[in-house]
Amino acid sequence: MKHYHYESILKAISEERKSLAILIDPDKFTVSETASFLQQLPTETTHLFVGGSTDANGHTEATVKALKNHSQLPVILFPGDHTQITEFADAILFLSLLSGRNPEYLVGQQLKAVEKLKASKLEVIPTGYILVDGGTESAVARVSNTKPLSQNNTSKIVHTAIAGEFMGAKLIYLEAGSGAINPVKSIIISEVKKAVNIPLIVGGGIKTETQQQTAYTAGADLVVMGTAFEK
Ligand code: 1GP
Repeated sequence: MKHYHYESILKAISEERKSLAILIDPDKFTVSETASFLQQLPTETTHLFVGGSTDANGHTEATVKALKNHSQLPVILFPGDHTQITEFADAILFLSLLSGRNPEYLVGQQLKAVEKLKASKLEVIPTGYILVDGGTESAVARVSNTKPLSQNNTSKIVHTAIAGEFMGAKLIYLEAGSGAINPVKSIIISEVKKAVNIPLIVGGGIKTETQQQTAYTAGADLVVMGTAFEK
């Protein structure tokens, strides 16, 4: 399997370019408005992520197809579960929810995804997914029935990230949860960045350019913004 999209994240880091992913939740997206949606995105957008904790209406595939039709940006799946996999995307963040203790989200959903992934050309990117407390109950916590890590326990978050790297993750995703009141703190971003040798994604509750820059300055290689671009 080619690892083109992962390699391009590494390349951006080596060239000191920061990445910005806009997260599109298929449940809240109107396919007929794809073109105008894409027009309002920041010019520095590098990736389109597609996913949500749930996709009750099964809109993921239509959303991915519409984005691929209207944009050259890589479309990367950020699935809440195995039903959100579609071969029409470019890659998938193959998440393991390392902050939680629910086997279904550590390895169960991953097993259910295998058949579909084997039959597709999707680039699979192993991702250690770490949910931290964003100040309000997140959809991730609710759906996965797991607790976020406290943002006061930096060392536990750092150790979780290192364990993820030891287990083979190629990315660490520090998540405060969609719509978080408190995004991931700078001290946590910088300590995790220092501790691991793989790219660091940060998302959840980042709504302004200032917050985005703060995350970059602390050490995020890629920032994810979703809610800020929803209507
Ligand atoms: C959620 O990290 C993403 O999984 C983005 O969060 O919707 O708060 O930007 P927001």
